[in-house]
Amino acid sequence: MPTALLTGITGQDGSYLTEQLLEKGYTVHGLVRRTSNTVRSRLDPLFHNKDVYNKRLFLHYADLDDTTTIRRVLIKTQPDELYHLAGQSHVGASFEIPESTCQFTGMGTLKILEILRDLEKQPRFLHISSSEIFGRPDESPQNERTPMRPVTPYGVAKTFATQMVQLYRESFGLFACNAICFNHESPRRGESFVTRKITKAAAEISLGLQNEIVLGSLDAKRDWGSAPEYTAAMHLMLLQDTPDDYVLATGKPHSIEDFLEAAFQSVHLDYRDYLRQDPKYMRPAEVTRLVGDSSHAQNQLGWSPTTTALDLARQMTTADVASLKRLASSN
Ligand code: NDP
Ligand code: GDR
Repeated sequence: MPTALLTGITGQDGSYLTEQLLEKGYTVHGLVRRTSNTVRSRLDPLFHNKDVYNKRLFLHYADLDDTTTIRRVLIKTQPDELYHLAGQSHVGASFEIPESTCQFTGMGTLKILEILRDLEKQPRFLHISSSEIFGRPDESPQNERTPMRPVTPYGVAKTFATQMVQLYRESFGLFACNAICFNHESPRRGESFVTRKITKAAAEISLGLQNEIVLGSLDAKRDWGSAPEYTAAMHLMLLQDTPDDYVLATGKPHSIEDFLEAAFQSVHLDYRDYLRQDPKYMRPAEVTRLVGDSSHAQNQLGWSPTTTALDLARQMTTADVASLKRLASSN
């Protein structure tokens, strides 16, 4: 059966992709970085599955600048597919830590491409790019041919990585793809991203655990889709005859207020009674409206997004209410 190696396996996308690949019979290896906290909650159900952990799912330590270690793991595991998902994923934080964002997201990707170039058996390679590469686009919706004009350190780092993937594909013949992903969410979304911050607050307020939600700018519109639907498309990209770049998006922009309204309504609350805005969460530059055209992925991969932003708001709030209730009953 085929073997896959993932960077970023502990993240939202890494956890869904791992489950999907294991279900298809893959052996999955994941790179994790050494931290003082060894809790990897998104992978917990897999760790507790005795037929899977250390049988078909294996973890290896490597930070994204551990080039020698990454090369060693690649040689040892001989993957057929390499999914590069790791990176500093918070756009707002990239203004505070631009150097490490560029080091890991930009240079980290180049270092992996350089390792692949020298390997005898080269795995098919997928890099997660981002709608942040478009920054303030001239055209809407954005597709694979829309010029990259990033306006955040995160977007600049992803642009560098995206263009390097294209360069290694064209100049060195690597089977290398960019999944140009618009925002995708799930109950496993990190708690500092706006969607999860909203659904967790709606759940907490509905259970009387807090009485306000504090956000930054509400001006932006985003094209929010479902994380497991997007990771399924990433796998399809590596099954094609030729490597290419694909936009993954729903094509439907929503405002942060739309998302707030749907999340709070699902627990019978009006967000206006609880919202406070704080400049601390506002960014030096804001990407105000992103909406993607995923027709290339739909035509070539036979993929289509089905979950809407408002479905996500309701599903994520319900999941947060359930998890808070579980926590309360276990204490
Ligand atoms: P998460 O923040 O949930 O996960 C990020 C992953 O990268 C974690 O496994 C994290 O490890 C790992 N990581 C971060 N820095 C390093 C490092 N220096 N060395 C090794 N591992 C590192 O992000 P998502 O799952 O949501 O996103 C996955 C990727 O997709 C990211 O690159 C993100 O930028 C990109 N992306 C995400 C989109 C989205 O809407 N979710 C849209 C477009 C692109 P740890 O658990 O130790 O922190
Ligand atoms: P984004 O997602 O920057 O699009 O990056 P995020 O959820 O962080 O922000 C979306 C919009 O909400 C506004 N906002 C807030 N954002 C956060 N995080 N916290 C707040 O309190 C808040 N208040 C308002 C933001 O300013 C922004 O306009 C995500 C990440 O997953 C990236 O890794 C990925 O590449 C892009 O999506 C596509």
